[in-house]
Amino acid sequence: MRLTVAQALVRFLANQWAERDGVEQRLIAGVFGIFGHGNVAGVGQALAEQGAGTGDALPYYLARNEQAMVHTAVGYARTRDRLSTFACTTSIGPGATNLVTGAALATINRLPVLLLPGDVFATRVAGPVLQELEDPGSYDVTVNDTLRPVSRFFDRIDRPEQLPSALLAAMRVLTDPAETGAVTLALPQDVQAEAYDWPEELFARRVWHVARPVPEPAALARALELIRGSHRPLIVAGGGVAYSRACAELLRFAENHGVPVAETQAGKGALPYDHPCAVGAVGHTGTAAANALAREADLVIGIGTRYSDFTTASRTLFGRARFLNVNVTAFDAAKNSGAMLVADAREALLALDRTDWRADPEWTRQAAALAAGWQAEISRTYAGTELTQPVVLGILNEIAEDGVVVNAAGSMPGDLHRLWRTRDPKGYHVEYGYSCMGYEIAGGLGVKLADPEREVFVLVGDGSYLMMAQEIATAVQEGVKLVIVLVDNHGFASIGDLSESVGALRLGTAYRMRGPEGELDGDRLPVDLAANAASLGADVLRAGDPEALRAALAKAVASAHTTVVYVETVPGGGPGAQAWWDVPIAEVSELARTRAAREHYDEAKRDQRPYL
Ligand SMILES: Cc1ncc(C[n+]2csc(CCOP(=O)(O)OP(=O)(O)O)c2C)c(N)n1
Ligand SMILES: [Mg+2]
Repeated sequence: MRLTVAQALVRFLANQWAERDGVEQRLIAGVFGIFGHGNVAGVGQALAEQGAGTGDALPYYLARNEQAMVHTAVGYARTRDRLSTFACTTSIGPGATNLVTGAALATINRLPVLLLPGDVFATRVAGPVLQELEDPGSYDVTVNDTLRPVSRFFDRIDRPEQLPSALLAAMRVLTDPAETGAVTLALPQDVQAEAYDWPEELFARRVWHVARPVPEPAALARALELIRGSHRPLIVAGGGVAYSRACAELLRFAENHGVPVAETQAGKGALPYDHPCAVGAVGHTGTAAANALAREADLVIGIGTRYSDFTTASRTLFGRARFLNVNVTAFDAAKNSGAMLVADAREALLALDRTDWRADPEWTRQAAALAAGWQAEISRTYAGTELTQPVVLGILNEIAEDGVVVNAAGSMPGDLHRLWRTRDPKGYHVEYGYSCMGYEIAGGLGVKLADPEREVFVLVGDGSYLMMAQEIATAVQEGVKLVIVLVDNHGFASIGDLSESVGALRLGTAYRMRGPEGELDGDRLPVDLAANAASLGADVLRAGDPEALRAALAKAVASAHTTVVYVETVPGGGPGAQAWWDVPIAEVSELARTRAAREHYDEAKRDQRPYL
């Protein structure tokens, strides 16, 4: 079949399917793209010729920023448990390098996305082309090489013959739960338009079976031995529980053996918040309940977690515990010198359940009492009467019952992790692997595309909003309804507080005019973010007190149109961090506050363990 490289690529992608547990779905749900000279005549022409948006063709979506396209693909893939994602096509140069942040986010969160950046001429006959880097030491280096370290698979298609094997490798990595992340196929602009005679089999319908690896018997025996020797076990549930759809199995295991379950950001909602075994968030942004148990536990059973510093409180949290790590990836299972159970979370939990061991009943009872205490703390916090951020979250938590909350950076992820009452893991979508400002609206769009029946509530701080609000226009274009709660505290509340605690004097963390002394301490900026949102095509409601916020949210839910609820918050209102986070402080300073902060730091450092 004689087609261009780009036409062959599009035809191939439209015929790829993912299957797990007998259910098939399209692996590549569609293509997001921004066209320039590096892809318009290649991938752009191919998408247009197949009639994107009609029949079996791959739907095409126009976004406003290439980084945002990747966020949307990530939001979609996470909601679909990694079984389906989008491809992202870009021009060469800046269009391609705009992908880098999104690619890093996808790979760190172990979420599949297919990136198709244009690249400079393979023949080099017209070079240097517009936007070409020109490395004097090597003509085969291009800006797309910045995507290599953030991609799980990277290939550059310099000749048509290379395409079939690259495509197969790309699909394998996207659908392998242990390897998945960003996959990049760089497409030189001349090669995209080049014709070739392809074998028909390349375009046959292909089903990629997503594996559920079972535990190796010897590793399972070692794991069971550890478990049977434990009196005070604690499960740390990560995103892997959700991706494996292992929540029911986790719940049964916890109940059968009396094991408390703590949650990372990606694992939040693994158990319903009010289940007697649920002790909530763990780590720096964790609950007092989960953290108290973490300090006393003799065995930590990590399931589908990568043990970020937020989870381990920078390796200070888990007192003397041993680790047993259930993970589909050996790389993660090996962390903290843990016993490794390399397997799918659901399969592992089913296998581990076959023992009549139970945790010390006093430990199970203590966990339930601590969790109840934290629920009372949440109720007290939510009952505040001023519009603090936690009160905003409390009101939203009530209204968003069956919806999804989306967030990524700033002070909200911590408050959400500690406070949000989550009923299922898909109801809580906080991107905290990369904690990327700007993920919120673009990612929320992906969540809604993946689950159109569910109300999607995007929480976005003013800092994040200013970095990347433009995908509101894309949501409006697609008729995809989002409820966006824009929380304005006039700057970086999170980094402001952090700055103060590390002796950096809040420099550069408030949005202020340059003042008479030359510092950024003048008046508040005359910037109207609500008006900005309206200009992008959203309906906008402003809420100045708790009652108005309730009413605005109810109106936004009832509306069929993307609505931004704008709310200015006052500082304070919630319980702070219940565990440490390692952010190094200046060892010498003329500032007394910095020196005092360093003293606390040195003290905290003493609890840090190598987990050997
Ligand atoms: C792209 C990016 N740049 C910088 C940071 C570091 N950072 C983390 S939170 C934050 C401030 C966020 O401000 P805002 O969205 O207003 O949230 P707030 O802290 O006020 O709650 C910054 C700069 C980041 N996470 N992502
Ligand atoms: Mg802010």
